[in-house]
Amino acid sequence: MWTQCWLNYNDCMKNSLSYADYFSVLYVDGFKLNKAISSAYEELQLAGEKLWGRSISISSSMPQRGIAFVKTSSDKRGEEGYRIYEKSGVAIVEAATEAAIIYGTFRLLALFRTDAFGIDTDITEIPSNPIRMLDHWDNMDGSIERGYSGNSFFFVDNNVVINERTKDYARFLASLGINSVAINNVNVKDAATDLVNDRFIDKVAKLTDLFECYGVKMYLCLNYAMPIEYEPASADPLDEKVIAWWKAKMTDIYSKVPNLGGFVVKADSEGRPGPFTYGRTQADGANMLADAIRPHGGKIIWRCFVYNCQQDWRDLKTDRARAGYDYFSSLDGQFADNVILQIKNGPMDFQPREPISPLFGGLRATNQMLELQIAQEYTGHQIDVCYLIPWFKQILAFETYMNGVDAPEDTTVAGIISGRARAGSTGGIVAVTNTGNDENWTGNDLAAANLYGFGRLAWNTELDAEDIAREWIQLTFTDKTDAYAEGEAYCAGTDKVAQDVIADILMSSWPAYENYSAPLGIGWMVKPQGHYGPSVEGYEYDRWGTYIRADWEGLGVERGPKGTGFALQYNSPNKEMYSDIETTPDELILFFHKTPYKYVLKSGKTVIQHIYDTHFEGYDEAKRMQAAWLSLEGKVEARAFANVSERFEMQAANAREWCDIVNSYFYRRCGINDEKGRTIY
Ligand code: GCW
Repeated sequence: MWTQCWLNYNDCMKNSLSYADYFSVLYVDGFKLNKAISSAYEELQLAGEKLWGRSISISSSMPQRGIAFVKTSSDKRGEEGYRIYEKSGVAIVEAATEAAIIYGTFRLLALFRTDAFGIDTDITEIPSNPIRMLDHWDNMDGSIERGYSGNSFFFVDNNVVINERTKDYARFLASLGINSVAINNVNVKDAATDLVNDRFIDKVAKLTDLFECYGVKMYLCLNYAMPIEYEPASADPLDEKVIAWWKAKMTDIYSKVPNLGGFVVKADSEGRPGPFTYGRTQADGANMLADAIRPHGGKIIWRCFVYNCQQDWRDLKTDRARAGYDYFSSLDGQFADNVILQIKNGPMDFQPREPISPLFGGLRATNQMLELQIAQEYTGHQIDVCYLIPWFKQILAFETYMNGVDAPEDTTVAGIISGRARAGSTGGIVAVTNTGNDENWTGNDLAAANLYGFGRLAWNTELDAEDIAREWIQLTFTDKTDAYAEGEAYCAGTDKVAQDVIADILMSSWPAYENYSAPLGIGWMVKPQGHYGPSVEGYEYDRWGTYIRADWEGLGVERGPKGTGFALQYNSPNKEMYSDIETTPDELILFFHKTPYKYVLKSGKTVIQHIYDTHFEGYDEAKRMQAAWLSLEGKVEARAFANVSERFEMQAANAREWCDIVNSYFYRRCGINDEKGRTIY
């Protein structure tokens, strides 16, 4: 079996009884009782049964007391927005589409469960982002690239699996208003190519239908090089035969899976073939597919993770951070309107901290999506706790100055991807997901806060990271345990002290991880390949373009005007700010500048003292968080308690390794003593 995460309808709330009466009848006005509407009804039945022991039947008219789904026009709230309100004893979810009704229904249940619904309730929700997506890096043999929570629940032994668990996953997505999911790895290998062939297409159609019943569009990752294996024997995007082949292919796919959202494509990246192979541009490749899919209403989500992964470490000129902008900025305005560029938050690769990709604000006439990673590839493998939502908030708030300093439009990253920055544009937000077939879905129980948090933030980028965490705690830790006396209506989720402890752990976790791993924006001091644990120079003499350039005097990559010039890819005044070491914010100084150990930061500390201090502090924080968690024994359900406790044990050991190895490495390099005289080896 598997857990229900935040849909743990096992609440132990004092006042919950007052909601029970809503769970008598459901009145459906203007919708047919099928697809997402019947899923929503089913969810109400499940919750009513489990929480209040009520069964809910269908009524043919507006009841005295109950719940109603009401169809309205899409003028006010768009296709996906909804209104939740109470009218004389009836809890009403009002929306234009079935998808919006199911998102609204889950929200209504969350309001009940957090005791936030009343006779005055009148809430209108309109999603911030057109596309709110999760990308799976699941392979068809069942493994997951960068997966830290078991194997795939979509694929086993080169086959597609559809079962109760798939449905529960769709429920999780709907409960957050996630409206898109790509189920297979962007590295499309082996059997995965056949997802669009007869071998698997029926199952793809079934899965797509299942997701549709939860308001979620399913996407696939596409093997760009596929036609090489067929009659065209080429993947040249300007070759007539290739063009005709894709047109026919798309027609075939959509005749069998008419509701498929479209395709995500990783081309010319890390060994994946692409248009460069034929001397064509990224726009040539994306537009060719976009043309082929256009008659069927699909989208092409084209990734910008294109860089040279065969760099010579001796080459000090080439800078991987520059690659995205160098390849894509000159193509601005050339992409078809059903293409969306998917851009990783940073110019490198999901480090604990990076500057924002200068493509945001560099592209002014192109649809863009922000790609984040909740799979904790570089942030602790879901062994270490690392609640990423505070980091994502900073990314979204970054001001790109796309239209200059005084422009009235919202040109933050959030403004660009939502479409607010440019009339007629579309976009969205996507995370590489952290789920697998582990009993608790996310490896570490606390990592589910990232899945929940990402979904909530994708829906409403204005939400506060700690509010999201607290809501997640309330909805998740709803099992009554021995710590609470019989008849007492408490569990960890409702116990203020327990809630504070968990919220504090989550909110402290990303700063702690950053402290013990990667100070001042340096990144990449991880063990190669696996990316868990320290190896300061693990990537230094390798081909990946990921160097720290430490010597006896200092460390960091010079990316200002006298270095690789990466800082110049930003709009003013960010360009000037990052070009000058004196104005570069401390937390990114080593990303942008080769900096002496003795350089004094804005904090007043030297770089080397900052390295020592943050590593000791990070390790202390890991131990403090561990002790805080252990104080919850008996208050949190035994399984979750054991799961997180065991992981904290490993996290403390990991933090210690990071602290001692990084500090010793730099001490041995520069010979400068720690001012506080702590043990460095
Ligand atoms: O960070 C790198 C990962 C690869 C991944 C790639 C990408 C799916 O280490 O495992 O491949 O990013 O985003 O395409």
